[in-house]
Amino acid sequence: MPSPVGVRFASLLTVLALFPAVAAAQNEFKCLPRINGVDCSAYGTTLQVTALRDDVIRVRAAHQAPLPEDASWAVLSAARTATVAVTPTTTGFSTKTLLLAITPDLRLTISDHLGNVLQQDAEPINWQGNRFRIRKQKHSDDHFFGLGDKPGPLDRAGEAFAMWNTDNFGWQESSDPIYKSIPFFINFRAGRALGIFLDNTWRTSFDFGRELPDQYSFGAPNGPVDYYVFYGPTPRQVMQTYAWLTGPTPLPPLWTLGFQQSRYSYVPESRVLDIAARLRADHIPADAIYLDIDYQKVNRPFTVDPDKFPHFSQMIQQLAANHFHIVAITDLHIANLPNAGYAPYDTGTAGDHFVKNPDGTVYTGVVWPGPAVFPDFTRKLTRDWWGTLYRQFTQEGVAGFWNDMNEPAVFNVPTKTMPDDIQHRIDEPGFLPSTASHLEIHNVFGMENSRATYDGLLALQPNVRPFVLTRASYAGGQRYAATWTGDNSSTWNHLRMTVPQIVNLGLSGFGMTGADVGGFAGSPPPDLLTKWLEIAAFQPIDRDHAAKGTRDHEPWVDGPEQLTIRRRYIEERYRLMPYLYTTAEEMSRTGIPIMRPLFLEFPNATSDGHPLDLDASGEFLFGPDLLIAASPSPEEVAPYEVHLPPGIWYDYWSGDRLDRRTQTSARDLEQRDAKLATQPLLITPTLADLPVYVREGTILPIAPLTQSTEEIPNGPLTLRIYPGPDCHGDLYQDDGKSFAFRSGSYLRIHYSCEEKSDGTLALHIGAQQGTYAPWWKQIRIETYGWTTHRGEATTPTEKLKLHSIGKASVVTIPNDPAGVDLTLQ
Ligand code: NBV
Repeated sequence: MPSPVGVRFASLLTVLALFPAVAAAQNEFKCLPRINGVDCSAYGTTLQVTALRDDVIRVRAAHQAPLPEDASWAVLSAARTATVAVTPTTTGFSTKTLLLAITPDLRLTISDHLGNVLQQDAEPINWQGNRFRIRKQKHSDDHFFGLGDKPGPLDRAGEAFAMWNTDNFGWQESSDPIYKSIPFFINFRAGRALGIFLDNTWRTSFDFGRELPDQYSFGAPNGPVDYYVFYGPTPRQVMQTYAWLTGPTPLPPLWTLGFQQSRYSYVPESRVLDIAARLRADHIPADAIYLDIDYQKVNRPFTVDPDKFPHFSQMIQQLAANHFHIVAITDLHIANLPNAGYAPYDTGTAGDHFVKNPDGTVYTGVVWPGPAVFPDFTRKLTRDWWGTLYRQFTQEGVAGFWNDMNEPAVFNVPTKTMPDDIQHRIDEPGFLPSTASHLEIHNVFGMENSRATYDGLLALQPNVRPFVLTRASYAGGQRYAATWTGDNSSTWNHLRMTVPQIVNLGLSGFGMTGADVGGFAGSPPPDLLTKWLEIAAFQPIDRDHAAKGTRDHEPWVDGPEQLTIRRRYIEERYRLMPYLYTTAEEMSRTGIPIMRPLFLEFPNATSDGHPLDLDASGEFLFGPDLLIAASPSPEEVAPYEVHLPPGIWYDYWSGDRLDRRTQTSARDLEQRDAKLATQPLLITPTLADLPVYVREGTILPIAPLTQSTEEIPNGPLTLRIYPGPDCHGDLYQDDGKSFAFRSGSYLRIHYSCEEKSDGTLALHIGAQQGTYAPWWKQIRIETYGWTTHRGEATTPTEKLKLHSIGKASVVTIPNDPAGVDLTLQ
């Protein structure tokens, strides 16, 4: 029997034998098998295709040169160095999941073992000097998602984009590029999902059939051809693999999931305290207040203006006592202030921490403080130094930090960023020391800024989960910071765009994302602000923020009637906190974002395999079980259609099990029953209502209302049961602040339910896992859409009465850490 190596060489010979003419030609096609893939060359191109896992292929290529350094800002080294043995074939290799074929002109085809072609090069790599373009075949039913914060439709098909982090104040639907560069997308076709991540930090570009309808392509003016292709087939699996490659969003501090109030800028100190007091007086639950640039002295990062904030640390303590967290902005531009006693400048200069001009002098650009210098964040030493700048603020109790302007924005340059030839030093574990031009580093600069902040906070407070909010980032930046969609506007269209934009950011790894509630630029009319506060209550970060000179945005500003509606939604977010936090914890393990498109949970919802979201714009999932059906055009008063994924859904607000027949139009009623299952609901929009639905088979944990996440809920944990197939729910809790969960101080409970053929409902409350003690002593069980016959709930030791309250059958039982099985009948 030939050895495995022998087999590989035999198959190589077969490859060569298949293409004798090419092999003989000057541009000879050569392949050498490797244990985990293949190295090929032809026409001056060197190509390396390897399998990191059975479902993850990495493609690297170079022209007239060896492959460049194998280093990455995005991909974790454990993933990058992962390897799996492949089986050589006559045209390439196979893994347990995929088949990879290479033509003599180095075109790749990736298929599954059922023969489905998942990706096929339309042409060989096109090289023009250092510039390259990779073209793949595109079908009319290909859909594309991801690519970070790019505005525009959820599906990127037919569009083209550039990656160049840009301070784009007042960006609009057609604006590109804006703040972030996440060169990762999901290709979804016929119910199957494929992830493609081009790990190139230069100004990459993506075309999804805009140039040529039958091709999608990506390329860059320079830098490596280094991309990863990973197969689902489910979109969930693709997201999990992307998190495996680039890391998941860490478990956020609980308070960051509360309502956050911001403005450019709350000054002076008394105004900050007034805002806090008003939130409490009006019973608007809230957890955070932001300090924008005007708290600083002359806009100098890491200073506090003593005239405006004479008692800064007392103010923070006072707010903390009232359960408010302060998030302070700390922009990265350090005022160029030699001999002025400005420590960030002095220590940064002493440590040689600022980026340089080609002639070796320190680069200065004008930003908020006037002339400023910029930390060289691609040096570990510089990041470590940057982290130390947070010492005083953390000691004073500032809870979170906001890294703005880190594209970086520079005012006195026509390009509004650093000149292309600025020199960045790469001095970094995992990289060979070198100097790189701004063209190469630009897109990772903001991410490395937020990394320096995150790591610095960890070094200062090793047992506190940092909260960093960044505006610019690159793939993998979710490891360090949450993000927001920058300077949006106070228009209905911007409210509508929050859905595709936050969903696509989630699909790009950024699960902790929000859009400025009410819009940043401009002044929202009362009804717009109200609707925005409703929808944002179901988005991962719920932060009300406003630009200078705009009218006030706080929930109370339009009088009691509007406030009542707004408060109701913020309150609902707080009641849902156990569910939201459980969802956040799932994200931190799996990379599945908090806010999800429908196709992520229901990839096979349509008969032709197109993503259901295309019929249902405005809709999104908040966690696994809640569907928010915002209007696709929220300013319209006309009725709109809601398309629910297959299965039975419940109205979240009323608890009604939806009989779609009663809710569909007369035209729908004439259709056959089978079709009714997918018929849309018709919703007449009103200002006070936002339709929210619960998927059948959900067990939803709900807490008594609190005014902040710091407050311990008073009363039982409620489990809302919505019977249906695969009925289950989960609950995760911990102290919400520290890393104690890593050593077992958490609480995890699994719930399940089953409707029996005799009409009884079996509810299983699992045993508590972990050592963290719950706040509840009792569990209130509310069952919807199920009819009790005997009005009884029995546990192994007790028989209890089931009460009918509204639409629900309700029973309250004592909490038992060992879990309990109940029968409701
Ligand atoms: O720091 C001021 C603002 C901030 O409020 C906003 O959220 C950022 O996106 N910042 C931009 C700088 C200037 C905005 C005109």
